[in-house]
Amino acid sequence: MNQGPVIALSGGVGGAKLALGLSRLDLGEGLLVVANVGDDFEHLGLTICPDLDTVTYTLAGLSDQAKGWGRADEGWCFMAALKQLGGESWFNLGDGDLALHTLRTVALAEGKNLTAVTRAITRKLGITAQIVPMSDDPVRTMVQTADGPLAFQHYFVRDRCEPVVTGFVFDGVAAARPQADFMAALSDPDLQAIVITPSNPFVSIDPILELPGVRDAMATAPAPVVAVSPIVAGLAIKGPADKMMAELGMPSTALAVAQHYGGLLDGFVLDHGDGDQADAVAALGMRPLVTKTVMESLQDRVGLAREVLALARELGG
Ligand code: FO1
Repeated sequence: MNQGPVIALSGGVGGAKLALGLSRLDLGEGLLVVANVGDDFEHLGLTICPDLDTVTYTLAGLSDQAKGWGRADEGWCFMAALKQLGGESWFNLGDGDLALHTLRTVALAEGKNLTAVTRAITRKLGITAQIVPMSDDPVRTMVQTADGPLAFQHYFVRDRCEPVVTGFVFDGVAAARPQADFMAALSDPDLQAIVITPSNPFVSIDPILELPGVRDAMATAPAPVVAVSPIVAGLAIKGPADKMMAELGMPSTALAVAQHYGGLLDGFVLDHGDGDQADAVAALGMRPLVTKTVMESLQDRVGLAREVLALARELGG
């Protein structure tokens, strides 16, 4: 298999599943997972980076697959004591997870950037793939609602995605520089594929695409861009993507996701349940691939990853 690098843009749990599948395809360090940082926030004096952590825990085999975030086999002594002492307890921090947030916060305070901190953690956890933040500059997703703007974690966790969304603002994105290895890989002549994983298009992928220069670099990259639909038969596998689409006045369909990414895509992967939308996707000028996109097992994750790269090779050949 062409050993050129593969770039995967990822947010939370859906993206991490496909990133895990890709990491099993013997790409070695050639796999570059670019994680959204728009979900990041300061909480109890800690810098919390949920999408970086979900991908890191998933590739390290430490993730709590039921919750879709944090570590498996967690202890909750910290949370119990926090509640007893009257601290903010709407955001759950497991005892093991707390170690990561603490070490990252200390390292950042010492002047290390998020790329360096993430590299140290992923190497310590034995992860071969490269995991990088989309930027080392601060970008924070603000969810616009009928009652005013909400910080992402307030919307997602504290308010349980209940507010009706009217739009999103990525504070800081215009001044943020895309992460250096990410931009370098986008112009690597051996680049095999740019994979948009089945993460939330609005709050996980768009923050990455809105970074200055990223869309242009993807459009001129020497490799095809292939996205996997996060919507199957009108529903998001996990998370609020379908609810957001309805509130934004879009049909919550795979086709609507393909339209949202538009001309950026060379290929689009839909689930068998949405095969009837393949012709409309093709009419957008991208190659549809209809297959099983719901990833329950590790085999599903690896199989989908293999199909995505095969489609990219076909498109790039
Ligand atoms: N999601 C929740 O729904 N409830 C939580 O208490 C929660 C805590 C949490 C702690 C660390 C972390 O890395 C992620 C956490 N998440 C929690 C998920 C987080 O809100 C992410 O932003 C989502 O996974 C969306 O990307």
